Amino acid sequence: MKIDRVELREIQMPLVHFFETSFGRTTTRRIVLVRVDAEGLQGWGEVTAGEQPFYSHETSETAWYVLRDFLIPWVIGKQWTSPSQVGARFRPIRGHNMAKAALENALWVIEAQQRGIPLAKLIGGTLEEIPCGVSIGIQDSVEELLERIAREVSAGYQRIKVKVKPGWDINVLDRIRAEFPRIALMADANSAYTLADLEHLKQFDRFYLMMVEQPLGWDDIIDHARLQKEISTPICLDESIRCADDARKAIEISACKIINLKLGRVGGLTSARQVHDVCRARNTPVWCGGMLESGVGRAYNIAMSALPGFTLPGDVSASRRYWAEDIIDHEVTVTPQGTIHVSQAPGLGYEPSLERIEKVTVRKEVFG
Ligand code: OSB
Ligand code: MG
Repeated sequence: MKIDRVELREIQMPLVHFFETSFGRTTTRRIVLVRVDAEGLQGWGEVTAGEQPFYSHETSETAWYVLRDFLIPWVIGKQWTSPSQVGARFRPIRGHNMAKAALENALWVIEAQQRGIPLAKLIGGTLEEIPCGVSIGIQDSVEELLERIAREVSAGYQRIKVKVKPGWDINVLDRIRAEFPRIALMADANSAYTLADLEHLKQFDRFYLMMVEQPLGWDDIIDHARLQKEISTPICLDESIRCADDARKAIEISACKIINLKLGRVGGLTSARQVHDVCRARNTPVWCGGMLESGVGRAYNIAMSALPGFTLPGDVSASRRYWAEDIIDHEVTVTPQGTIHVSQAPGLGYEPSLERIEKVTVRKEVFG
């Protein structure tokens, strides 16, 4: 396929409710969208980077720069045999996976449209309905957190993830378990601890959590392997896994028992499938993580979650938990059983609304 034109847009949208992790609070998202035109078809992609370099080194701003000065000039006006070939062209750039993913993923959608099949099917997805969980941030009070958990449980979500950090962990988990002794529960620390907190982290075992996500360093697997020997709660890695080799090494040294797979963090659908395959071959469950995506990124998450190795509920939930008005038609909804139906329409499965995207665009640049 020949890439004729690429458009970069930055959109700004306030979250319905702030989202707080151990590294900070987000109230408004700045999201970079990529639109690719090739052979009369269009594909949209989303950069899942945050506003600040706290979750990873990438930000909306660095992604804009890397796309504008490198990735787009490298691929525009040229003929490509597959989205994976474009992904391979990006290899000389170290890191910047979220910028790469947005562009490569848009090409996968164009290919799915060309073949007249759903994206989920094109990448090898088999599930028609995916199990969903929610990620609930740190709140102003424990009471507020308990209320939010009650609301999501009654909406049908199959597991609850809460964010933890020193000072908002054991005390909070104690209160949650007192009120919800039976829910499927997990905690995500976003690297808020070190091995010096070992005795403290051992206390997490009392709460029979499904897993604890990324308790230690964002780029570590060695200390996680040490920790996994000392605690019975399964460790799930998020930040540390950026490609299939990272997953293989982490599993080999028993640094984790589960992997949170994020499309942007691993650099797009080609790499995501490789991570998935590595985990599946080693009987390591994966689930789809979230990055407070707009409907565009969310639609990709749903398609990826149709792969057969996605055996645990992901952080993929309804549009209305994030946005007063999403930028896709129709917005993502969740069944009372806490599932999302994987769209069987050709392409992405959700139509980006140009009219709504236009309304929230704060910057735009066209190439080609
Ligand atoms: O660590 O999984 C994470 C959001 C932003 C950055 C990192 C993370 C998260 C989430 C939210 O947990 C998941 C979502 O609801 O999109
Ligand atoms: Mg995480």
